[in-house]
Amino acid sequence: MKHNVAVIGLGYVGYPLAVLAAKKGHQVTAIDVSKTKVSLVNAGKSPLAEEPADPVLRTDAIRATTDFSAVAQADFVIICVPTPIHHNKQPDLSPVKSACLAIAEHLQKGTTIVLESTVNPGVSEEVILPLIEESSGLVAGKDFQLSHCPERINPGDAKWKVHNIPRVVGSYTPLGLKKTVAFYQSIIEGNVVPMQSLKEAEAVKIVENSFRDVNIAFVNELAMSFDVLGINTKRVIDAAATKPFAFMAHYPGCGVGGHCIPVDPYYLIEYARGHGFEHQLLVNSRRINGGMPAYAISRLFDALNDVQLAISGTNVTVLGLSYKANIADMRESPVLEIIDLLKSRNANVTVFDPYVLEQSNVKSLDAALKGAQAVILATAHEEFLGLSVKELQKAGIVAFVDGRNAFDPEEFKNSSIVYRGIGVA
Ligand code: SAJ
Repeated sequence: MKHNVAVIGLGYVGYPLAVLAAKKGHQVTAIDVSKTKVSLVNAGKSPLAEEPADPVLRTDAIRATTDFSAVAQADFVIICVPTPIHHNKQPDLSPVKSACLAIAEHLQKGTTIVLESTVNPGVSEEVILPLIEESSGLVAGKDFQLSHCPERINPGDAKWKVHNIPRVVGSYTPLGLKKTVAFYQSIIEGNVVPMQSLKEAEAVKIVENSFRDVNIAFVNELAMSFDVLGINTKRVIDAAATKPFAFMAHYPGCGVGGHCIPVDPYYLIEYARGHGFEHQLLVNSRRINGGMPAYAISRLFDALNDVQLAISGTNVTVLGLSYKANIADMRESPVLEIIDLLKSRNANVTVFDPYVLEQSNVKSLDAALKGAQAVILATAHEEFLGLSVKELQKAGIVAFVDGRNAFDPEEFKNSSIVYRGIGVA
């Protein structure tokens, strides 16, 4: 059945969803506050650097606007706006709240509102529902439905895309659940799993990402321990992963970035804390992962010690700015803290990321290595993995900190370069 669908937010979640819904036969209006994004979409162009334009943009199945009045004609209104955290790690729901207020102004009876943005359990019923009821004068469950279908986009993933990732759906009423599951089944090839409540659906996403943060903290703690014990963490994890059940490999690194993993646990930590429960494991995992940029600096300090150099006054090149390989996204990137720590220790810092040239202070890998005495590999971009020990030696590098254990320490053994990984050599 063809529906009128309003997608709020043309970011890495909303844009692929809007395109998919249009390709699956729905009439889509994408609403965004950015006039630039709106005009790009209406000109048949992608609003995102990392996502291609889709031919459907050139059909009348989708249009973009900054005007929320399109909500009045929508059967489904899907909210795909950011849910960041404040500097004090408290959840920042302001983008969601302003989207809800704008929706409420035009909301009509019979509409189903779906929140895809990641939130902690309780936000839909305790924040969004009263906000929309108060500003629209309509009654949830009677005049409009409210559902939650947490986004699961994995930036840079070629295999799992919005059309084939399984989804979970929770709703305020059984009718809302039925309508929302049917809508997602009309656009998603993957399984659509109905949950018993909004809170359950909200909890699923937070649990997925907290699970990942805890597992990364586990291997990061192992790495710091194994550096002392002289054990190669990467080889141990790879070997443990040969067990075909009950083990899931994660790898140590110089930090945990992105808009999901380092953020989402705080939503649950704060909500539970507000109800008298302290998530010790989540809090400790965040502390361990948050300490990895400083650990990478300690590895540099250790390596420079071996060549009688101090960090102060040394030319240090940081390779990478993005929070993960082969994408251009610096949100919550641990590299930003690595750079701050180097500068606070008076190192002469050069930064190069081929995906983030505007924030790099040189524009090529050759220029980044020229005159460098030490290198910190902070993001394992493809372009960096081709670097040879010979090239590094020729450039005059004497210390190499492999923040993503992307290189083989054996290759540095017979060189003049002191190598330090994270839990590796
Ligand atoms: N990281 C490690 N060690 C690991 C894995 C990741 O240090 O073993 C670091 C990365 O370098 C990065 C951060 O953690 O700085 C996050 O990496 P990520 O691979 O989890 O990438 P994200 O943030 O794009 O996470 C997304 C999430 N997807 C959604 O929230 C919908 C997450 O749930 C996925 O598990 C993840 O992609 C994925 O599997 O790649």
